Amino acid sequence: MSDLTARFRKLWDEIAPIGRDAGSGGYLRYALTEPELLLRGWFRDQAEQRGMPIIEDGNGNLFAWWGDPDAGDAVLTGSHFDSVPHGGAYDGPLGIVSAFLAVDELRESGVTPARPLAVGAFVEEEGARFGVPCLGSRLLTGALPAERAAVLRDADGVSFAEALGHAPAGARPELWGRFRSFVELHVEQGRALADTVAPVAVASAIWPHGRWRFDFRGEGNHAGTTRMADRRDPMLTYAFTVLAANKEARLRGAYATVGRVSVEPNATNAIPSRVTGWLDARAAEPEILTGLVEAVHDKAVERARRDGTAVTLTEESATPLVAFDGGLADRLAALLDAPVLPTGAGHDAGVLAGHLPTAMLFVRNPTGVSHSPAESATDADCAAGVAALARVLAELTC
Ligand code: HGY
Ligand code: MN
Ligand code: MN
Ligand code: MN
Repeated sequence: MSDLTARFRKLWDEIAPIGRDAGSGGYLRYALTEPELLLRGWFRDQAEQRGMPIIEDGNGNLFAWWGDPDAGDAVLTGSHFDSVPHGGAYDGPLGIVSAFLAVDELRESGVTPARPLAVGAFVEEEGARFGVPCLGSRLLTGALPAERAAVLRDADGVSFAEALGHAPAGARPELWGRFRSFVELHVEQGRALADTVAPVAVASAIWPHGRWRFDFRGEGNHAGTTRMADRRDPMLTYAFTVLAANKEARLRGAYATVGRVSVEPNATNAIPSRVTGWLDARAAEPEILTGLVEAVHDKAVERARRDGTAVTLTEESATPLVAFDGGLADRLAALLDAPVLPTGAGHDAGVLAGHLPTAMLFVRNPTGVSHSPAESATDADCAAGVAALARVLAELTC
């Protein structure tokens, strides 16, 4: 085992148990809940051990600095700690652990960056607790108003402001303006690298994607005494819409799933009065995505007429096509001799890319699976990711 692989494993073992669900083997690291707060404490310890002062942006994002935080012209790297329910170990934390190890690599090789280097931990990237993905980076850059974020509530009715302990600060242009570039290392969410000899790839783009909430309303009634002809069952319209999303996505070479549903009153012996389903849809081109969502909505409305139910559609978040800085991507791909890949997964890098030159590095995932306990990466490939990130940071901070 190489020295760097051993160092990766040592640091990884410090966080691996935090938030892991013994039953599923997946992670329950919702933003600002106990496991994620423990990881933020770990972040502070790592920064302190390296003499890196921390700046908090007032939105829940943390930035540890090597160099003068006020000097500007800094290179930012990092990712997020939070997970989807029963998510994988690597989605997010790999980018933060790799960032601290890359700082160590640079220091050990005697590199003294000509400009500051910051390690960032963004809050609520998955949107698994408060419903809006990349909440922290959207707040930092002003893509989401602080007053809208403050009142977002989790399943227990706790608001983001309450979880944060104060109202979010909102846009901090004087802070993100200190960054000249951002590089996020992330486990690959797919199998493009799995069958290649390359442990690391450079990202070219993030597909347009978004989340839409479908509310289906019908008439709650007794499951055993209501004649079938008299039923106005929203579960029927919901089920049909899920099938329509799958069909319309396949027709367009796009992606769509309804991964989250809530039912009222949610009783076996009661016809639902309301069913809510959240659609996640993604496509290579904005027009394809728009067409997909419109087609699914049209099918849902048509079916609702037949079922005597009502359907409303609400866009909860949308991310346009993110084309990463082409010059930077090509420069890093040449530096690392790495392939360049698009991705359908959203990232804080996708938000920052609208404000500063941004790049992503992907680390091979042999299963290609993500947002699941089956997400994987080998220690050797993670060490290769750290080495690649260190080379990139040396290149960008010189
Ligand atoms: O949902 C996504 O694409 C990202 O993993 N948060
Ligand atoms: Mn994710
Ligand atoms: Mn992620
Ligand atoms: Mn009864």
